[in-house]
Amino acid sequence: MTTLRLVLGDQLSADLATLQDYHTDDVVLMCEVSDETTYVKHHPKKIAFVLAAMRHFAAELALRGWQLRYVTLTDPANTGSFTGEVSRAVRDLGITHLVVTEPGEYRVRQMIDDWPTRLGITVECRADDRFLCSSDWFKRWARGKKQLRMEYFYRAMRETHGILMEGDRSPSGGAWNYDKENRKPPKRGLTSPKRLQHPRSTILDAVIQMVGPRFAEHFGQLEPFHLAVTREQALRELDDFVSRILPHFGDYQDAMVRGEAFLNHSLLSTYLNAGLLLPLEVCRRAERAYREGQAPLPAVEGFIRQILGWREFVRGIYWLHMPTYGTLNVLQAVRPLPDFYWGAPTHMACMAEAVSHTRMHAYSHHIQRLMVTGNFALLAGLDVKQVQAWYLAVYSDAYEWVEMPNTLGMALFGDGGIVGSKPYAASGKYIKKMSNFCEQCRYDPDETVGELACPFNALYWDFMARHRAQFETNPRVSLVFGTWERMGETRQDGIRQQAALTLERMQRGEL
Ligand code: FAD
Ligand code: DLZ
Ligand code: SF4
Repeated sequence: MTTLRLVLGDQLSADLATLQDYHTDDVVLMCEVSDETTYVKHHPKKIAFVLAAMRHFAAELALRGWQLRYVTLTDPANTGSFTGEVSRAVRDLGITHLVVTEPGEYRVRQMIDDWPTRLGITVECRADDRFLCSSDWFKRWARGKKQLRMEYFYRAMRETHGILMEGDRSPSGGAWNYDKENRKPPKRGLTSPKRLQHPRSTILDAVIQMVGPRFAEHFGQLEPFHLAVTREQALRELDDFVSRILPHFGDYQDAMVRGEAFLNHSLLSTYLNAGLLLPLEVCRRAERAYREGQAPLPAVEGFIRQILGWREFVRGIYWLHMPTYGTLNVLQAVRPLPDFYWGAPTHMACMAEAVSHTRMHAYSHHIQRLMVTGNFALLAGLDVKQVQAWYLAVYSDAYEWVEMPNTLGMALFGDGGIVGSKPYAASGKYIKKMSNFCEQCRYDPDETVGELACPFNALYWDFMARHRAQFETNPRVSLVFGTWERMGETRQDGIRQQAALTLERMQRGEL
């Protein structure tokens, strides 16, 4: 009996559960489908990355002599959807049984769950063991807890996997978390280290030639294209990051610098999320650098926390709370996304900078996502669905399991505090401290009211005042309301008017 083994575009790992018991009678199905390239209008770089990485992965399976059914986007028989392509393969090959690994998005899980009835086949949907925490483990860990906090989850993961541990219970260096030693404001002259460039394969060339004209109206620049598209190249990225850049990772993790998209970040999320790198190997590689004296503990711990902690935590949250999670909007944010998210001109230097990195690289680093584009969306009350669709479309590492909790939860507080214990709301003061953007901005980060006042300032106070009932009892936020009270009514009114004016100007495209 032939088993059909479906591999999705973010499952490009040789040891994927789907492939572990491949038999010579079986067929591996991979399909490029228009539904996946357009369910949001993905950045052309992301589309080219996924398709080129899929084709390279398929070529590696073919080299092993495996039977493969690979459907290209331009194949005239292509139906344009996973369901259509599985259905066609079932019919053409006389398939009765399909194996797949659980997908990264709830909407795809729904499709898969529908196949037994719709297509008359049996479907075995296997757990994705590339993650360090299974959905079941997370559910058990979460059971009975009033609040789920990443820090405790992370400690449990360190113990379970013996990462940065001395013996069973002691964290390396004596502390679990070295955050206080990280996150300095940028020093003058801080730049990004030069990054690797990979030789272009004929596969990548062909994909780029196809993607360019076909997705020309999607936001984002396809060229220059420097992403790794094979496991070998991704491993080179990992090595290069660990040996040259990791030692400096923590220091300026939150810094933002004009013209410098990458600074000391790893740029590994795109490869991790597509399966070209595995989280455990990345954590172990970083740990080895610490143990061999090549990188300091605060940098290594900070880096590992992002992967072993945050990455696994948000995935756990997503599967624990879907599908309800996707419907949440506790702050009732419904204002339309302004055009400057899609590259229309804005006088806000920080926003223009973050969007230009995004347009050019399908990347901006965490603090730009959180404290510039995310913070603005939070303060201005932008529609949570539109904001999520934007994040899902524009970043090459974006899949819903990781994008949604970060956007709806961490950035927009739309989940009411499931991901984070407080909103990441900040005025222009934070951006001024952590970047050099304000130096060349039309607006003044030290002014809250007036023609040239930084828009973040009035919006920040207006946001806090608007949601006072929600946040007043939160010990991590409540002090803010003392300051608000001390301003007095006249100042408060002035700030409210300034915020209203700012939102009007935003809607007119004049901000
Ligand atoms: P580094 O700073 O080098 O961090 C190392 C690794 O840690 C990353 O590669 C990533 O795998 C992991 N990581 C770090 N922070 C997080 C986090 N908060 N959640 C999950 N993993 C994390 N990350 C995505 O992978 N996909 C997304 O779609 C995504 N959307 C986001 C949306 C918003 C609003 C915010 C605030 C964050 C989002 N993140 C997302 C998290 C984070 O910004 C990116 O993982 C990071 O910027 C990727 O760049 P890097 O590889 O250089 O990361
Ligand atoms: C993101 C993406 C894109 C752009 N195209 C494809 C595709 O053509 N075929 C495919 O198998 N996967 C693609 N993907 C990744 C899927 O959207 C991803 O596998 C699902 O969202 C499940 O996480
Ligand atoms: Fe951004 Fe305000 Fe600074 Fe301008 S002044 S860069 S808008 S924070």
